[in-house]
Amino acid sequence: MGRILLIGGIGAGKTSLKQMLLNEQVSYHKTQMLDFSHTFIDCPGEYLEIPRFYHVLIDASHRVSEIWALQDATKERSFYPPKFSKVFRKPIIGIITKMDLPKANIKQAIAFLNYAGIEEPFYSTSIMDEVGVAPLRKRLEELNELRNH
Ligand SMILES: Nc1nc2c(ncn2[C@@H]2O[C@H](COP(=O)(O)OP(=O)(O)O)[C@@H](O)[C@H]2O)c(=O)[nH]1
Ligand SMILES: [Mg+2]
Repeated sequence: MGRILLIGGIGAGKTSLKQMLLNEQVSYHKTQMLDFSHTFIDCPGEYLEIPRFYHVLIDASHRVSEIWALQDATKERSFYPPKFSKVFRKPIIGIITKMDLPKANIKQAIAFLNYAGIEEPFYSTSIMDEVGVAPLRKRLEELNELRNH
């Protein structure tokens, strides 16, 4: 299947991260543009922030091979309920976003992801910085290879 579900609060950076990853891929593999547009399921942040929408995330998770859970490093609160990761039957990767901002608090973000039951290692990213995004780009390539076989 090789698809990824992006979850995270409103403004966590889901769409930005997706666009960054897709644009880069588009420039290297133009013919796969359509495939890549099917690489992610990107959800509105409300689906995480409002518990009555949790079922939408759970349904969407059945269509992917893994979930990327984003935590904004500049946020002083988290929308993940305790052990939220346990409601999914798919691997969950924790991603900390906005590391470039002075307000970023990585310890706090790690604590929020731990609280959500997501296992380390976590990926610290910034759309301003290609370095942090490189491991995710690699992960994406691996998933695409799996899908093409
Ligand atoms: N400085 C900084 N801003 C970011 C980063 N990622 C996202 N943003 C900004 O955060 C805002 C919300 O991002 P968006 O991707 O729309 O969040 P979404 O609601 O999770 O899809 C936008 O203004 C982005 O430009 C980042 O790594 N660093
Ligand atoms: Mg978005």
